[in-house]
Amino acid sequence: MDTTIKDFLTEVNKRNRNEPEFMQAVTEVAETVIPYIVKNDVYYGQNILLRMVEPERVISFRVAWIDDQEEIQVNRGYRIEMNSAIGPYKGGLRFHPSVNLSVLKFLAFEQIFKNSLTTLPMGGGKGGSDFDPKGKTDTEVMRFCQSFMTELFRHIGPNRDIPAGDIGVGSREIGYMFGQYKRLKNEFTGVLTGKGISWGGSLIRPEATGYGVVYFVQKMMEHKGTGLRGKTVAISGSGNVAQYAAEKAIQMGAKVLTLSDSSGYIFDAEGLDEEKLTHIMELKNIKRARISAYLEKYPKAKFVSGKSPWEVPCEVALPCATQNELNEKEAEMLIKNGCICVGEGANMPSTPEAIHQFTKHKILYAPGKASNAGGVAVSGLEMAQNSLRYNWTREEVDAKLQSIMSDIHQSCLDYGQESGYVNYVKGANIAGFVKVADAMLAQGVV
Ligand code: NDP
Ligand code: 2IT
Repeated sequence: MDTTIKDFLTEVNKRNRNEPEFMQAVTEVAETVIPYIVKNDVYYGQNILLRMVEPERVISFRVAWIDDQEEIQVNRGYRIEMNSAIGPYKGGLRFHPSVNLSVLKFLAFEQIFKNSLTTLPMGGGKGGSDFDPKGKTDTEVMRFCQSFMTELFRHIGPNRDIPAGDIGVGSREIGYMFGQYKRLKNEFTGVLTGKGISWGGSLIRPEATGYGVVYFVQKMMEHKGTGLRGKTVAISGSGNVAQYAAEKAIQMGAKVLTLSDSSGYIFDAEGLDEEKLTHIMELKNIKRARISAYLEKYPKAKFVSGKSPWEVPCEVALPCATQNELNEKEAEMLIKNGCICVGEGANMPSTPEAIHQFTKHKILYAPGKASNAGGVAVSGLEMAQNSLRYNWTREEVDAKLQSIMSDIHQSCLDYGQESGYVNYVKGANIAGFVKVADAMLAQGVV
């Protein structure tokens, strides 16, 4: 088996040199899915995984725009249309200086499996730019978004490819891009998700990823005969996913101790409450301040510069910032300090060595493609509402989100059982794979 996996990865690596993040994501899937393919005749000999790692289409384009000093700036825009076997391409747009082909291909690849797990008909895609929204004025962000969409619009559509937000792309950026798309096409359609409520958005979409992570973690813990109530929680990040993971964890009676950004983390030993979190949301979403500004109002808290929160003793860890933000040493520290559950809000936040520690010690560990699927799931519900020209209530959308997270948990149990232990990585990868592979086989050599 090891040689089959190694040969496969050598072949994929030949075509994708200098793409470490993409190879990392492919390796994790190959290690769990290839043994399943070998045991199942319908998939064996069809080169099905080799087809899945090859994007159906990669689009790269120039984004020229003028900053407030009237200097011409140039960025690179991308859209990776990875797999459309079970539905139109669907996935977020990331604006961050670290964006490159490898990062977006890893995200698009993960998205195939994640979207399949949601039970909704969505293929996998991802896009973005190396544009850094940090420190830019609103008008600069608007000009960038308009220029970005002036090229992207010809590649997307409500039945073709439906982008949404990710790091650096929130409701402000979705608004500017939607406005430009509508001008260019003269059509009001659900071409983007994460839209504002008054112009086609869905209730609960802003909350969905963070809430979904916590619903999933609660399911894992219930399966082990415990729950979140009274547990201490460390969260990284302080953006969209982190904020709403914190909100739901607090609502469910957990004690949230930390949040972070790329400059360091805050530690509030008393735990965050609704009022403190509202203040953080205002700091981050309206003032666009750094997380350290929290101490100006709550001086009893600590700010630890340049570090991740994983050194803080906690029972539950929710990495909600970015890829590879939790390494082997940090995983060991979490386990030593009594952590019993890790639920990934971010995409691929744990390094392979960190994951190895979690599985070796048999703690509950949910990979992002399962635990953060609530965001894209409610995006799928936003698409459904746009097609119906109708809006569901907050309660209706939340109930559907909870039921989807519960179904994903069940799929992980169905495919991830190992003697006395649930391997959620294996469960998520195989369950996600089966639906897409069956569709691809039915559609011929595609
Ligand atoms: P936001 O832009 O709202 O927030 C990102 C947060 O992560 C910020 O606090 C940011 O800090 C921090 N961060 C980003 N890059 C780094 C880095 N290189 N090192 C340290 N901290 C970093 O993004 P989201 O909350 O939307 O996304 C967070 C994660 O969740 C990403 O991995 C994303 O792919 C994933 N995700 C998002 C979904 C969504 O619906 N939005 C759905 C599923 C997954 P700073 O401000 O200092 O950069
Ligand atoms: O990583 C993700 O799942 C997202 N950024 C959300 C994608 C979406 O289409 O809502």
